[in-house]
Amino acid sequence: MLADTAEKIKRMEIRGAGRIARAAVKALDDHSDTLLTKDLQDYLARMEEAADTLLETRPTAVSLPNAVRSVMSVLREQYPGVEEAKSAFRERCSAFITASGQAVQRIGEIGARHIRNGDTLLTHCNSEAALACILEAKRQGKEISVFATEVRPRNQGHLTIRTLDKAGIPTSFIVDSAARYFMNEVDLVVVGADAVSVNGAVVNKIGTSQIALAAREARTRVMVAAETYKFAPRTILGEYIEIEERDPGEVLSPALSGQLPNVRVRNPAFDVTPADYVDLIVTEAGAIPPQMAYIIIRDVLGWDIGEYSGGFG
Ligand code: RI2
Repeated sequence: MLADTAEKIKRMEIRGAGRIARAAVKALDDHSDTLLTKDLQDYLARMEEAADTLLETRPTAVSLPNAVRSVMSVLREQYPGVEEAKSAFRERCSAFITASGQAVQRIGEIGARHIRNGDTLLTHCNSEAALACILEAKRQGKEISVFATEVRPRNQGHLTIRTLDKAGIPTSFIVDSAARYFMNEVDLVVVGADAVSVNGAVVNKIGTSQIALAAREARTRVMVAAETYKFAPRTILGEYIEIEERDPGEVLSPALSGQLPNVRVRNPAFDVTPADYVDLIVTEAGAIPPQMAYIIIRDVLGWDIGEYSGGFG
């Protein structure tokens, strides 16, 4: 069951940073229920093992370790027995899943305020949080239209255009490389994030940084929609966010690759957009300029640089 969810996350049958986090928490919750041991230490060890299996699935989306660590932290408290630990864990998991859903809704409400009547938007990949802003603006009666990219190699743009179409939003579907061509017609770029670092750099689907670069040149604003649990606390320690490089077969068929011995396919799934190319990050705690990312890490996620750096007395 847990192995099944881990496999689905790896294969991207379950994808999207928020969905991955919720699926991992749900899998841990179910796993806890299936453990029959009456020995508390044994239960805790098996839960740690399960958490590790999930953490190894995809390296970039910080929502995954943040979610797993947040629910696992409840197991560090003292319990008289397995049943009490299980019940506290169940409660924590359900609270996380509810809060995660509410965060997307709140981001939609806040993000929609930054979308004006008549705006043309551009979105890249398939982000629940970014779409929440767009759908809420539409629900409020704003007349908007959207450019949606294809998103090679996994074509997540197909999911996005289905959602936009269903909402009755006029949408132009474009190949990824057409983003700059259309950028002068765009008022606002709206994308999600897999991770946000302490310096406000945004890690998102490969191609996002090229789009942000084109947007900057065209003086088009860039808004990122990201739940606070996508902010990466360990970046305050100077840690880099690992960029996942996926199977070359997603880009070129193994048959064709086999005929081209001098060609090596590179397939990074994400890239990094520097804070300077982002105007606003919309979180459920409010909209911030990217340079204020540390405040989210400190005040919402509870990581204080003083505590971890050992510096400044
Ligand atoms: P939400 C996705 O990654 C995309 O990069 C998307 O922008 C981001 O997660 C955030 O998505 P992938 O799983 O959490 O498609 O906003 O590689 O849905």
